[in-house]
Amino acid sequence: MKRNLDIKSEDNFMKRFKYYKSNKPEPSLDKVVRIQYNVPIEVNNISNIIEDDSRTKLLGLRNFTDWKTYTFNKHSGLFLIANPFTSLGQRLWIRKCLEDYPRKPNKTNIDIEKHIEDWWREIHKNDELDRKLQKKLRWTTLGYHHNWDTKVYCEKNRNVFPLELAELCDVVSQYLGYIHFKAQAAIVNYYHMGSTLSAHTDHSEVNLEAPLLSFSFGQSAIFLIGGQEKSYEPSAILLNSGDILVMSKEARLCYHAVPKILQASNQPWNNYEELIQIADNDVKTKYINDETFINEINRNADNKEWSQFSSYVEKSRINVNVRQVLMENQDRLDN
Ligand SMILES: O=C(O)CCC(=O)C(=O)O
Repeated sequence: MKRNLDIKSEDNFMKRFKYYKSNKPEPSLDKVVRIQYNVPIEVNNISNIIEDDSRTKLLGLRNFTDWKTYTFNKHSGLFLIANPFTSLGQRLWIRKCLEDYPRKPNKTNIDIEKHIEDWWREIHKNDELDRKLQKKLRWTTLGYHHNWDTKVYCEKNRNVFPLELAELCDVVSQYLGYIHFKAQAAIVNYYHMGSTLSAHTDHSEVNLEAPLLSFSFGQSAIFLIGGQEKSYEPSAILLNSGDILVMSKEARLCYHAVPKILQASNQPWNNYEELIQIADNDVKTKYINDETFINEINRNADNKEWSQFSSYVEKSRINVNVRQVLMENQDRLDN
């Protein structure tokens, strides 16, 4: 049975959250903005032909001319770039989030319980996969580590931000015209089929003018975004693997949440025509060594090499949420 959506009250956000979170009955998706099916009236296609960035291929992205970018009538400053990644690109980033980013010195939610140097290696240490430990990973933080208690970043709680992720964010932010954006902190969220993320705003960064870039991989999600108060009626947007959501300007400080993970309708990381290895070319990158990186991306074309990552992502969603912390003229925090 589908539930009806006639909700009028102060805390519209919470009511909508509960509606979409429900399993019994399942919520109706009729009012969810789903860009892959058609271009709904709530959004505007703002894709324009701009000169490509020579780094796109190396980072697993299609040419800028193939990117489809949308803005939202109700949410000024919100952008959705509908999966600009190739299949090989999706595999690369999924693998990074599983194999590299949860490794020390990065922090994870498991740290309060026990020290694990390398989570991915640990869960595959024995012949049988450690499913319990696999499920335990809910987040890892990169660069300036988010402090979940104080919500204050500090210099002592900082590691080098992954260079390839900084390069990816640089390409995306240049594309949108945020030419000074610097990726300095990230939260990688790991969701299982029943996971949710409750309503919150992201306001810990000193620089709230810089956009927030959010990458989704694996299973799909209903993403809710409202206004700066919880009374504002939120919109529900379906996020699929490869989608990039950008919260800037007015949207940067708005309440948002993930009430539901949904089974993806396809697996864009397994599009076999798009698993073509990239050739050696001399790309001018800002942060990374392109030769090493070409090997890193190409090895994922091999299905055997990629199978363990595939099993994970068939039942999970990964979200990489990237922020600039400092003001443009700052290179460190005072604390
Ligand atoms: O998973 C998502 O799409 C959103 C994550 C998020 O809002 C956060 O990490 O602050």
